[in-house]
Amino acid sequence: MRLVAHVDMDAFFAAIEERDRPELRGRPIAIGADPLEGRGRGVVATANYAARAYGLHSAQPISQAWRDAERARKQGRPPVVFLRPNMTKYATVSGEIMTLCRRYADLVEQASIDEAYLDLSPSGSFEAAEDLCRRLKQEVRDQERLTMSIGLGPNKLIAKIASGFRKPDGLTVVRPEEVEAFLAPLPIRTIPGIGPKTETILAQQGILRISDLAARTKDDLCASFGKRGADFYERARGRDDSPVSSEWTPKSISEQETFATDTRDATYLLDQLARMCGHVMERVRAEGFSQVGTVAVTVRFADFETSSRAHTLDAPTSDARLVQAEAIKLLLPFLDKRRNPKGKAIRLLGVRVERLA
Ligand code: TTP
Ligand code: MG
Repeated sequence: MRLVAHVDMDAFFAAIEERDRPELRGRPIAIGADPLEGRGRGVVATANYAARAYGLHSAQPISQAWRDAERARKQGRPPVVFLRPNMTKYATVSGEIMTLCRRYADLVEQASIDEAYLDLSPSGSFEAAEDLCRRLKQEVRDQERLTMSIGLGPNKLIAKIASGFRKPDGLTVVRPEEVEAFLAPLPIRTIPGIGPKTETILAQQGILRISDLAARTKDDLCASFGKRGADFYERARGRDDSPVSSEWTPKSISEQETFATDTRDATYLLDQLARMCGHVMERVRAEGFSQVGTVAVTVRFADFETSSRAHTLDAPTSDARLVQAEAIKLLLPFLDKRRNPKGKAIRLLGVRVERLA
């Protein structure tokens, strides 16, 4: 029998700040770009649950978050505390959480900074696996003073959906015979891989819940969505045979910055790039990795046109200077005619490293 757990920390960055700064406890918090009293650019990385009640959320423009926060403040509700992220600290905590997870399973696949899949099949039963999940949650609470939510199911797909089912501090167990009833009422967006665009198309066909999706034939779905249709057909039934794999980490580490004003200043951009490469490599080490295989740079121009260039190194490296040199090579074409023939100013710069080992 396969037993897979998916763990996901609750309001991760915000929970760490709340833990470390007692004066913030219980207050609404948003971590992200500087709101600059509503004139700020960039986005919210995360908001704690108190701030989510005001409408704040991950990836929301910081200016909009500020307006939501102001509206709440004017209604006499507690004001939102806006904080800049401390990525090195979050990376260190992430590394510690992953170490705790590895005490409960031989096979752990880290899926993001605060998420992992654990293969608990060797425990032999749902009861034994559930007990391990409870102990892991307790250990995270004792050692880190943070809460995590866990989903336990017969595969990665069900585990992932279950971990998001009851948050924060949830533990949701879905046995094979419960899969169909568990999925049926959930909105189709709950299925990983169904984003806002696909959701709209499916909604136009009257498909709103997973039960609606499961009622369609495979041919029907393939006619509308091609190869992805066959995938949807399987997922609507809760089927997923992808393995929990620790050899390969799908994770990447990135940093990006929206500048206060759009810029063409090459010296400034190269300085910012160097600073971001330094931070990213610091986080690579803090999370317990030593080498990176791929470097990527993203540029967003003033008109919001966004492009990325990536390069996979001949051999993985732990040398931060080499990563920086690669990033510079990737950026330069955006500063001249090669990738920027109209000489547009740059709004945002990002660096990402992948193939972490
Ligand atoms: P999530 O697990 O998606 O969110 P969360 O842990 O803050 O909240 P939840 O309780 O719903 O799990 O992401 C983990 C961290 O990754 C989050 O704390 C901040 C960061 N993050 C971003 O920086 N940008 C994003 O768009 C998202 C979704 C997350
Ligand atoms: Mg989380």
